[in-house]
Amino acid sequence: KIGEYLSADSAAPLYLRLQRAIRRAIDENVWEPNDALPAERELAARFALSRVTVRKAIDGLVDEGVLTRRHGAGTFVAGRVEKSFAKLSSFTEDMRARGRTVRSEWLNRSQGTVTPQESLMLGLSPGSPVYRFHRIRFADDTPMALEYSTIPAFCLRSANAVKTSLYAALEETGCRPTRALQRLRAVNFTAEQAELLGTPAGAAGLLIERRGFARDGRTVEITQSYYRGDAYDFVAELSLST
Ligand code: 16G
Repeated sequence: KIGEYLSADSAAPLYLRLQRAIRRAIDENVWEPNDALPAERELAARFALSRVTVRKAIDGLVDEGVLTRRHGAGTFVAGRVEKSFAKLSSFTEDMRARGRTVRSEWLNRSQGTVTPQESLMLGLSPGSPVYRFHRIRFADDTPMALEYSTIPAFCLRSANAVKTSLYAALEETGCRPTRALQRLRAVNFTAEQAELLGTPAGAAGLLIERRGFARDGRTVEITQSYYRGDAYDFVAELSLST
């Protein structure tokens, strides 16, 4: 099939043709979510392409989130992630439950003082110390979300206490949220956000603002999560209130 798609499209550079052929195979369900792709050398041999061309095509599709690489296992057709809108889980837990490897790239990890707006949201007096964590969150090699968290200083020993998981660090100090309020809004990524996420500028995203409360009622988290609109389905179970 891929061979057919490749030859149906002959004017563009080879790596673009291969990308289009792979996209078409996915759109037409020749390849389905979570299917493994043949190894790069096999694709190269089968379609008489160079390894460099195959790699360039696949790298591009991984950046776009169409394909995903899992360490030691190969390249797969990415499925959309179904995430509960009503569960108080962390990004790390969500991804690990799906067998994905979690990684973050830090944009900012620092200590500062609350802005007036944050002080209201966190219930802290003006000038209170907070930590700020700005990260790009990856599942395997695919950037999935941008997250901007503000955490009261009493919840962490230092900014470096947060390694991969913020919630794991908050767990240690009794600050892991046990209740949260969430607001969901549609956004178009700014050029800068799109670049960080490897999506086209203006691509659709989901902004989820979470305010988390610890068991004792204190506000312990404000996070703005920008999730990729092309990668997530949010689901919740509803029941008729009587
Ligand atoms: C999730 C939360 C975010 C939380 C983060 C902690 C949503 C919409 N947002 O992304 O509020 O800060 O998980 O993840 O679910 P971590 O423990 O992996 O750092």
